[in-house]
Amino acid sequence: MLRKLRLGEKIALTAALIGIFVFISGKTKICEVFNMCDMFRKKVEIVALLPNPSGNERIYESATIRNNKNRPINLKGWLLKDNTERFWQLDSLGIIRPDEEKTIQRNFQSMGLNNKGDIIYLIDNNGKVEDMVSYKAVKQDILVTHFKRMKISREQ
Ligand SMILES: [Ca+2]
Repeated sequence: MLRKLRLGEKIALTAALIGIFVFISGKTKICEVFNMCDMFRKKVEIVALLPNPSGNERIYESATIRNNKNRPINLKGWLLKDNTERFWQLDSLGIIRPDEEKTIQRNFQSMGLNNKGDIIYLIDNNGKVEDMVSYKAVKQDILVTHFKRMKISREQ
């Protein structure tokens, strides 16, 4: 009765076992089983911030947004926000194509990028947190590109 399984049979058996596990554990995606969904999540991200520019910080602070989704996104109604009620509107960036990056300057919008460190949220046009990053104290004219990226809970 017992014989060695062929490669195709092994793959099918493994897939079936993962499928059963996904089903009984109540997970909806295989990446949840391995706790790796963040790695595969395609989103619009904050990829760079300039919190401490020389010159007038109310004008020259800037943020760069990247679209990792495979469809264009209209940034009308999107916001950058910190833990205060202040924000930047991203409307002026318009449509961002897949894999495109766009940079916005503060230009007197109300939120300041704190030079001593901050947490910045990217909020979509439905008020949902799309990305959340934090940085520590920043010297003048240093572009921050390596963030502590924070896990976004579903409740937000
Ligand atoms: Ca600043």
